Amino acid sequence: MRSLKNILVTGGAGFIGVNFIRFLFGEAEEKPDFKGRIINLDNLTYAGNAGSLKEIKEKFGGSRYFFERGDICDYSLVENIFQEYKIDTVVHFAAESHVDRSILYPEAFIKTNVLGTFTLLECARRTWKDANDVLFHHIGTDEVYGSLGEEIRFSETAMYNPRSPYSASKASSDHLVMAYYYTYGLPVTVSNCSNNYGPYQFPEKFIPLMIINMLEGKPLPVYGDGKNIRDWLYVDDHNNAIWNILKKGSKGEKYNIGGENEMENIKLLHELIDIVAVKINSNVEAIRSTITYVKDRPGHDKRYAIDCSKIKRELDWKQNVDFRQGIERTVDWYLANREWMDSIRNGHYRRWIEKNYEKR
Ligand code: NAD
Ligand code: TDX
Repeated sequence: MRSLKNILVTGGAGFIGVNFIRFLFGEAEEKPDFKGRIINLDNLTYAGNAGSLKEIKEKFGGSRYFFERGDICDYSLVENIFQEYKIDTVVHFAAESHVDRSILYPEAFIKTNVLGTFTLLECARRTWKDANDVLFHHIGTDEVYGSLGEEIRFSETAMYNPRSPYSASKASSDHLVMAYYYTYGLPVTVSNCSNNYGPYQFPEKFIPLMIINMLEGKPLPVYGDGKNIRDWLYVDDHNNAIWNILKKGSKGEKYNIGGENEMENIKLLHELIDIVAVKINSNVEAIRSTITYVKDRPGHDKRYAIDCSKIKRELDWKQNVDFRQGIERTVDWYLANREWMDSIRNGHYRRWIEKNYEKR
């Protein structure tokens, strides 16, 4: 079992990263036995929100939790962090993560997802040299495998067939990580997971966008015929899987992580409406009438489904949160945290979007 003393988490102010850091500090149901330090490197793009870790900072700031604002593409910054904090583990979440934005503005995806990953790998290789008890864990996505028909599910050996600038950039980063293992012997692991959901997810993604639009009485935009299928995974289950890989994963191995919970988008939306309507004491039919079918996403992948038998078998992992439980928790969180949503939409997010997108 690895010791994990000083973990560099990249993108720790984003959706999964925030939940991962909270998980490691014992704020989720599963309590990992983690006693080390976390260094969170995030340049706070529109998707990053350091405020999501306010309580962690208050409890552990300066002793076990450190926030460094900066870009993963900045080699000297990354090198300083490796040296100053004696990093022995990297958990690499930082990325541009939204498919629709990658269609409109692909450059940032290539820069952060490809060059950023390269910069981290290069720094790890040069700093760690032949060190043994170190690990670079890369967070990948099921989107690298492309679009599925009806039968099979993606296993770790499925062929890569990315179809959006986002998934192509993520595929490149997976390949770079594996190349550093084969070429330089860098100790790496890679996980490819399905669609995560849970608290702190940015409201451009399907589930939080639909919840917020319902609360605000806005239309619920469904792409195409609504029959595309995603495999939904509760974010704490994903983070628990990552924790298992960090402790027990074999170097040079890939692990697929899925929810085993495939659903058509439209079916998911109907379930979500049923839950929200009860919680806000509103009329189901009135909310349903706001469903609006809109133009399909270009290159919209039909179906994703993950075969996660390897991580279950080899690392003794399983999902603990079923979909009904997870989605109720998620809705409750958004209802109780309207100010989180308002603050990102009106403050930092708006300024970032104006500077980086709207004025181009
Ligand atoms: P997110 O967009 O919510 O967060 C990304 C974080 O990375 C933000 O805090 C952002 O500020 C930071 N970041 C972006 N560019 C950076 C840079 N150049 N330097 C430093 N920090 C930077 O993303 P997420 O949903 O939390 O996804 C995390 C990872 O998991 C990504 O690698 C994504 O590809 C992968 N993934 C996500 C899902 C999902 O359903 N959300 C599924 C599969 C894989
Ligand atoms: O408004 C919408 N209407 C709609 O029908 C949005 C935002 C999405 N959709 C559809 C597109 C997808 O079929 O819902 C599904 C889910 O969409 P997203 O939340 O954008 O997720 P997806 O494109 O599946 O990608 C997600 O999972 C894999 C994450 O954003 C990626 O970072 C991850 O790699």
